[in-house]
Formats: sequence, structure tokens, C-alpha cells
Amino acid sequence: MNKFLALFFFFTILLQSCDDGDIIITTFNFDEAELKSCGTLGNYVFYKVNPEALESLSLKLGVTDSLYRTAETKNYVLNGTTNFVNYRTYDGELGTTYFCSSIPPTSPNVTVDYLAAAGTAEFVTTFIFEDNDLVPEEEEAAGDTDGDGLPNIYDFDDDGDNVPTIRELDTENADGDDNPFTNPKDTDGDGIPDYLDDDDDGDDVLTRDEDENGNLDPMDDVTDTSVGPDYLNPAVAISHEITEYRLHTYKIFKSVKITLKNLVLENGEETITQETLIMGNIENVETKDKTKKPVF
Ligand SMILES: [Ca+2]
Ligand SMILES: [Ca+2]
Ligand SMILES: [Ca+2]
Ligand SMILES: [Ca+2]
Repeated sequence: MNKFLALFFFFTILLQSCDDGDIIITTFNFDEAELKSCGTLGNYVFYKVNPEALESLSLKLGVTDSLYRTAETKNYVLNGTTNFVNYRTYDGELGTTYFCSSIPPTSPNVTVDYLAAAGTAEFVTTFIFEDNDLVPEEEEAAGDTDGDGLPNIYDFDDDGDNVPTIRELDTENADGDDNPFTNPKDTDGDGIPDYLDDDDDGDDVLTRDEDENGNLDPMDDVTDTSVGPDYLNPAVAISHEITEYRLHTYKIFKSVKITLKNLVLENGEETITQETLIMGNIENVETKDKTKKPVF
């Protein structure tokens, strides 16, 4: 088929589609509206309301997935029954609980209702980790310094010496700038800051092992009070072999970006198609507290 013939056919199909009542629009006016969510396993609802135009865009997912369990991209097929998108207009303002009440509200009335019978909802979930160790995420040393399986960005004891990182920075504010991360302590002066040094006093006994009472806390084992804990005292070098890491805690802040793709919204004879429609982001859609004891 030559190009002109192909073009002719293309326009014919397009015109026929228009005759069937297709409406092809490129934008929805929800840019200012905040994406919100409610519901739970088996009945998730995401929605945006544009109060000025009395219109809403909503996505319902009847899936039993834990949506944000992993930081990844998931695609849900819109089948029109358990998973679907609605674009609706109303004859009045929507109350704040319109989408989330267990009993469907009787007002306002829906004046126009499009249902997505095809397309996918793409969920991109991203994680931000917080180990509360006062080392900014962008300043955390790359990788997993102590090899305990928890990357430094969410390891609250980066060198695995059972002294939390937060206790190994500039804890006494020696530089006077009220920022514990600048000029972190380097007790033995070996150029490796204490929070990344597993032998802080350089006495060849690991900090972790200078734990006489064996409670996984080297900070409370003090032979000479005028110097401080044994792990910071090179004159005391007795190894009490410790073979456990202390319990670690961290937080995960999860965010999601939802994009509707190849959306076909239908209302009787009328169809709205959208190749890509960004529903929006929800920051901190889920926050998880994690507790983990790394395997030694
Ligand atoms: Ca860390
Ligand atoms: Ca250390
Ligand atoms: Ca101890
Ligand atoms: Ca020591």
C-alpha cells in the first residue's frame, strides 16, 4: 500500500470513529487537584476532585495485593468490573467523604458517568529510608560497610560495632556548629571516622568485642572512668568475643505515582481515549517501622 493510500485509510477510520461518537481529548482539568486514596485490601480507591467543574476522576482496584510492599512498578489491567476508572460530573459539590463512605452517598447526583473498560493503571512505588543516624542520606558511604545485609542508607550502625552511628559522630559538638555530622570523631586518628571504624581506639581489639558484660553495648563497659568506655581506651585491650549484632530499627517512607495508560472511557456511544493520563503522586502513602536483627 503506498503512503497516500495508507493515509487515506487512516483518515477514513478516524472519521468513522468520530461518526460513532468518539471524543478524543488530550487533557483533563485535574492538575490542581490533589490525588487522595482510601480503602484497603480488596477495595482500594484513588480519586481526584475538581470542585470548580464539579467533576471527579476515580480509580477503583479490587485487588488483594499489598500495593506498596516493594519499590517497583506494577500494572493493573482495567477490566471494567473489579478494576475500573470513572470520570464523572455532578449536579453539586462532593462532600469530603463522598468516595470513602461505606454507604454510597445519595447526593449530589451524577450527571455524566464514563467508565473505563480498557487500559492499565501503572503504580510506581518508591521508598525513602530513614535510619535516624544523623548522617544525611546523600552523605552515607556507598554500600554496606559492615556487610550485615543492611545498606548504610538504612543501617543505624554503619560499621557494625554495636555502637550506633548517632553516638559516633561529633556528639560533643566539638566544632561548635551544632551539626554532629561535620567533623565526626576519629578517636584513634587513623583517618577513618569512628562511625565507619570497627576498632575505634586502634588497640587491635574490635569495638564490638570490648563489651565485657556482653550486653551488645560497648558503651557501658568502663574500666577507667577518667578515660571512658574501653572501646575508646587503647590502654584496655581485652577481647570478649561477641558474635551478635544488636537489634536494628529503621523507617521506610513510601510514595506512589499513578499513571493511567491507554485509557478508554465509555459512556454509551461516547468514548474518551487517553494515551497517558497522570493521576498524580501520593507522598508517604505508607510508612513502615522496621526492626531487624542482622545475621552475624
Ligand atoms: Ca546509616
Ligand atoms: Ca566505630
Ligand atoms: Ca556492654
Ligand atoms: Ca580499647
